[in-house]
Amino acid sequence: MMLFLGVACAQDKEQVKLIHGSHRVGKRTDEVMQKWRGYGLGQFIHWGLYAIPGGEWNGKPYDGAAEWIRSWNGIPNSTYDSLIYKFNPVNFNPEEWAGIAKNMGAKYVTITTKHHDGFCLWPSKYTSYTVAKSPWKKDVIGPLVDAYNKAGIDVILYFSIMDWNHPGWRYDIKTKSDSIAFEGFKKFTRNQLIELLTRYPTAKGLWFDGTWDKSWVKQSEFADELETEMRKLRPGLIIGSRFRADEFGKRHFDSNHVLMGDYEQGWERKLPNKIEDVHGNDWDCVMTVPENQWGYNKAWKGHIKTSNELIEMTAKAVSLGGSFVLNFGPKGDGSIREEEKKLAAEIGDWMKVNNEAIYNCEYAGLEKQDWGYFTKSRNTNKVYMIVFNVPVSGSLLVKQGGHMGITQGYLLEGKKQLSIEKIDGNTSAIHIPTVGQKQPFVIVLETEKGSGAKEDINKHI
Ligand code: 1KN
Repeated sequence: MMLFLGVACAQDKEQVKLIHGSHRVGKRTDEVMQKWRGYGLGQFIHWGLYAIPGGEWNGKPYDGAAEWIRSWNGIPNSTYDSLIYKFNPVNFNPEEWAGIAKNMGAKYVTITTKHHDGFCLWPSKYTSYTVAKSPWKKDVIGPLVDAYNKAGIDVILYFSIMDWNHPGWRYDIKTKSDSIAFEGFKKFTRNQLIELLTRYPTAKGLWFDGTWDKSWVKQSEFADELETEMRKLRPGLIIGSRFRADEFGKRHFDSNHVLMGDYEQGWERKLPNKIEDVHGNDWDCVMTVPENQWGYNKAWKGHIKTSNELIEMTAKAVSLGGSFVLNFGPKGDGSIREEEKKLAAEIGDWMKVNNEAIYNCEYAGLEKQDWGYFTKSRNTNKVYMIVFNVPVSGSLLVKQGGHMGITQGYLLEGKKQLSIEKIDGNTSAIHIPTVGQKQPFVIVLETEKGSGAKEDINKHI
């Protein structure tokens, strides 16, 4: 049926003939991807040499993102690169990091193996700019993968294509010599990626970044072949929409508006507002605690998100069929800052009580209400109401739920039954007894048929 619809739609529109466009219509249905879809909450780790200066150089704060400090005019590249001789994270404790993530309720983690500066957190054979040449000497990625896996957390490897340290990297290819240099860089990139997948076979996916420059956007054939090679090496590998462009240079969505890769990877520091915004695709959102700092910055400036805000973003992401990934920027010595530990603990306290409304849940197909967010179990007929704003009336409306047959409603914590008033065929009011909750809470609706999620989502494919 889906295939039939896809063909019917395709005939309606002018199609561009593509060799290096998307190779799939519709979502992946395999187990690895089903699991990814149900994660709900994840952690991002940005760690590298930039954690050592921590957003300031010679006492002067850098206005941009801490992990971009190498690009600051005030710092010669070679001076930044010699930070390698200061990389000695004596307080690095992978089990502690994994414990913090597990306690928060994270089901997956994305770790920077190499950011734009080119410094490799694994001892790559293909460059000397790695942990092996630092005073630390040892692999960082291996122990992290092991510790997280042991904690039951799946690992995704972040990899920046753009590499400021490699002599062959170019922003664009304009001359013969650029082209020769970039050919060398492409081989290097391919070797590093195969090396990572071979060294860390339990990694579930790759998270690409630094893929927007003209030089890379022109590599549709190379990138397509490399993606095929990686997928062959690791069947089930998850790659988002940021890796490769099609032969017309279109990124994320190909020239026929079809998603490239397994999920939409454009939700960085922003969330969709309505289900139409995600076009029926898989997606997740990566988010920083302060405004725009991924690597460690001593002086977090501007608004620092609270745990309730981050919980709300998690609920919102899941209510729109995605997952929420919160970034951590460990310090240069390997420790995690107190503010992040506190947030992780607070989110974790909430998740311990309420995770049923987050894990393996999806868009519920119900009209959004001002009190909060609906999610729906992917496996049962339970619908969840994650309540952030309690109206003074004490009654929470459920609309468009007439077809789902609510049989009972109760507070997830303590299972207290709530009175449900049927207002009309399409509207019910859930009356809640207590006000003054300090934390968002969850109401479970048991239903006969479940809500309309699957039906509705298919409308947007
Ligand atoms: C607006 O330009 C950029 C460029 C790079 C915004 C962000 C980024 C990188 N992606 C994030 C996931 C971080 O790694 C950040 O450095």
